[in-house]
Amino acid sequence: MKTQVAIIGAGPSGLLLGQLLHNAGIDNIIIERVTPDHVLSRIRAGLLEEGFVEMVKEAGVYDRMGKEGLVHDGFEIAFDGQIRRIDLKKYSGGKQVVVYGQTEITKDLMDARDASSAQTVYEVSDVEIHDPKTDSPYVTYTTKEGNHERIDCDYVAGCDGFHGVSRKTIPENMRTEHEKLYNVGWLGVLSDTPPISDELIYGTSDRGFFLCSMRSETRSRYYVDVTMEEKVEDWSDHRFWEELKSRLPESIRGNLVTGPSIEKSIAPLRSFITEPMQYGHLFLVGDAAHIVPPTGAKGLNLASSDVNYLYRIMLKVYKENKPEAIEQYSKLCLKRIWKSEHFSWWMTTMLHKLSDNTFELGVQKSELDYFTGTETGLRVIAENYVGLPYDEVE
Ligand code: FAS
Ligand code: PHB
Repeated sequence: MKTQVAIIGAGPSGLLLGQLLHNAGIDNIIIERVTPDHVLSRIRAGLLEEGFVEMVKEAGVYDRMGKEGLVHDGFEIAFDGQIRRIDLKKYSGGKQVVVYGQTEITKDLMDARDASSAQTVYEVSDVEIHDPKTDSPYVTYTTKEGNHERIDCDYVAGCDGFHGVSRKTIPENMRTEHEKLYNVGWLGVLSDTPPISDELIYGTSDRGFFLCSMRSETRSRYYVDVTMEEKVEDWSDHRFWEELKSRLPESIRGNLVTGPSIEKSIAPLRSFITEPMQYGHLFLVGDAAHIVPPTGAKGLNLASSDVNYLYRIMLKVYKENKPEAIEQYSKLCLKRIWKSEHFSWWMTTMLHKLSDNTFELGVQKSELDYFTGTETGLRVIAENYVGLPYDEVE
C-alpha cells in the first residue's frame, strides 16, 4: 500500500490527526494493535482545554461534544478544612474547559473515520518502522489473518502511546528520556451516580488526595491516591466509597451519592518526556513522547497539542510545498510540553503527600494558601489549567 502519512495507533492522537489530514485531502492510513472496542474500553481523561475543542471543531467532529459536553468556568480545591474556587473564566481572560470523556471523543472520531473513505486496519501485530531517516520510509505489519503487509509513505506519525513501537525506533543514543516517578497511583471509579458538585473538586486531606469529577450530569468519576503496592482487586466498591468519604471535607460529605462502579482501575503517576520528538520523517505524537500525572488534566490535551503542530506542518508540506517545515516540529511541541509537564508536576506536588518531611508539608500548605488565595496565584493556576496558547507554525 502507498499513502502520504502512515499513522500508528488509533487512540485520540491518531484518530484526530487522521481526520484532520483526511479533511485536508492528505492521504493517510491508520494501523492499530487492538480492536475498536478495546480502544473504547479504556476509561481515561475527561477534561478538555479550549485548544483541544477547537481542533475537534476543525476536524468536523464537534456535534455531539457541543450537545453533551459540559462547559465549566471553574473548579475547586479543598485543603486544610476549606474549599476555594478557582474562577477559570475570570482569571484566564474568559476561557473555559469542557468535560467530555476521552471515550466519547474517541468514539466520535471513529464514527467520522468509518464514514470517510480513509483506511484503518485494526488488530495488527509486528509493526516495524523502516528507513525513517530517508524520504521514503515504510511500515510493515502483520494482519490478524497473518498476512504480512507494507505501507510505503512520505511520513510516519507515531501515535502509539507510551508502550508503542515509535519511540523505540529512534536509536537510544539519539534520544534523551527524562522521567520522574511519584510512587503513588490514582485509584479511579466510574459510576452512574450524580456528581457531588457541578464543578470538579480536587482535594488533599490527612488521608490523602481525592478528585471528584464527572462525565455527565448522571455519571461521576472519582479518584483517591494509593501507594503502588495497592491492587485494584483489593478495593471493593464499599471500601472505595468509605475511603473517599473519609477524605472529603465535612461540609460536602453528605452530598456524595454512591453506587456500583462500572469501571475501577489504578493508574500510576509518572512524568516523562523524550527529546527530540522527531527522527527524520518519523514524528512522535502524544503519549508516545510524553506522559504527565493526571493532576493537571493535561495528558489528552497534550496529545491534541502535538496533533495541532504536526497537522499544520503537513499543510505547509503538501499545500505550500514547504518540506523544510518539518524541522520545527519537535521544538514547537517541546516548548509547550515542558510548561504543561511543569504544571502537572506542580499540581501533583501541591496536592499529594509525597514525603513525611515536615518542612515540605509546610511549604505545600503555604503554596496552596498563596496560589488559591491571591489574584496572582489564581491567574497562574487558571492560565495553565485552561491550556497555554498554541504557537504559530512558520
Ligand atoms: P493512547 O495510548 O491513548 O493510544 C495509543 C494507541 O496506539 C492505542 O490504541 C494502542 O493500542 C496503540 N498501539 C500501541 N502500540 C502499537 C503498535 N505497536 N502498533 C499499532 N498500534 C499500537 N489524561 C488526562 O488528561 N486525564 C486523565 O485522567 C487521564 N487518565 C489516564 C489513565 C490511564 C490508565 C492512562 C494510561 C492514561 C491517562 N491519561 C489521562 C492520559 C491519556 O488520556 C493519554 O494522554 C491519551 O490516551 C493519549 O492519547 P494517545 O497519544 O492517542 O495515546
Ligand atoms: C477525569 O475526569 O477523569 C479527570 C479530570 C481532571 C483531572 C484528571 C482526571 O485532572
